[in-house]
Amino acid sequence: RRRSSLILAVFLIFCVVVPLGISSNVLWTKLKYGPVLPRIYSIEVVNEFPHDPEAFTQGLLYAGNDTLFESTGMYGLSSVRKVALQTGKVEVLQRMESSYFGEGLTLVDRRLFQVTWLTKTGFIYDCYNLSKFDKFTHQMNDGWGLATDDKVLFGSDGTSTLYKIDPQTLKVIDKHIVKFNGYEVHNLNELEFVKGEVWANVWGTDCIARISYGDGSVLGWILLPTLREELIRDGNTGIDVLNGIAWDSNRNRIFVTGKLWPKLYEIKLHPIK
Ligand code: DDQ
Ligand code: CA
Repeated sequence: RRRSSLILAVFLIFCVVVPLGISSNVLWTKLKYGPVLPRIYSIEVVNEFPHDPEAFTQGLLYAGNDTLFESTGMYGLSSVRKVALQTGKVEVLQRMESSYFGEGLTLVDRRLFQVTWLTKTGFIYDCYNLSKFDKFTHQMNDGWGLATDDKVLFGSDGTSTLYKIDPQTLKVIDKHIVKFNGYEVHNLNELEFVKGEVWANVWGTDCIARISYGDGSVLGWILLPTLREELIRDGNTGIDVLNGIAWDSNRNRIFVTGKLWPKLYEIKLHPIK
């Protein structure tokens, strides 16, 4: 009898007390520190603006005063442009040589940095008249996205690597593999620095990853399939993928558009419970 109650005690400890203790511990940690998993956000469109349907948008940023800067791709159609938010009107246009395919764009002080597809070449323009300041070679595998926190440049090259680049030397100063729950996220494209995070369009998807640039972990996903679906339903069958995020840090407005999209949207995020 003694032996069987010992066996029962051991059974109870390992099969009931320990699992209960572990699960309540996990529960307590969750209650104390919040959910461990990345958050998922749906979007609400709060404003729609016209967007040049011939702009193969590859870089987008907000520069204050209802003004956007945009970089467009395609050989022979690539450009850098200053665009009025409200009307979508192109106010200043700088065409690129037809051997270049425009990609990511970002603004530090008055200098616009742009990278190009499949060449390691980047350009620097004066943001007032878009005259070309300079040409540079970057150290990423390719030129896809660019953004800035006003100190360093963030860059993407279509892989899962997020780069930090020195805007003075144009050299890579740090890099991280972007991971979601331990899985690499490839095809990082257009970038934006938003409230201390780096946001990235994932090429070929209707998703934006919210990335912690400290370690490359994905903090959350923004799901935007409704934008492209609605445009197609409205007869815009020739549009390409979602691409282009811009952030107005003063008024906390988020803008998104896509390649050959006739519209640019101001959106708000809603966490999906
Ligand atoms: N990228 O934006 C994903 C970096 C590049 C998109 C390229 C789209 C294909 C355009 C067709 C090129 C014709 C030579
Ligand atoms: Ca951007």
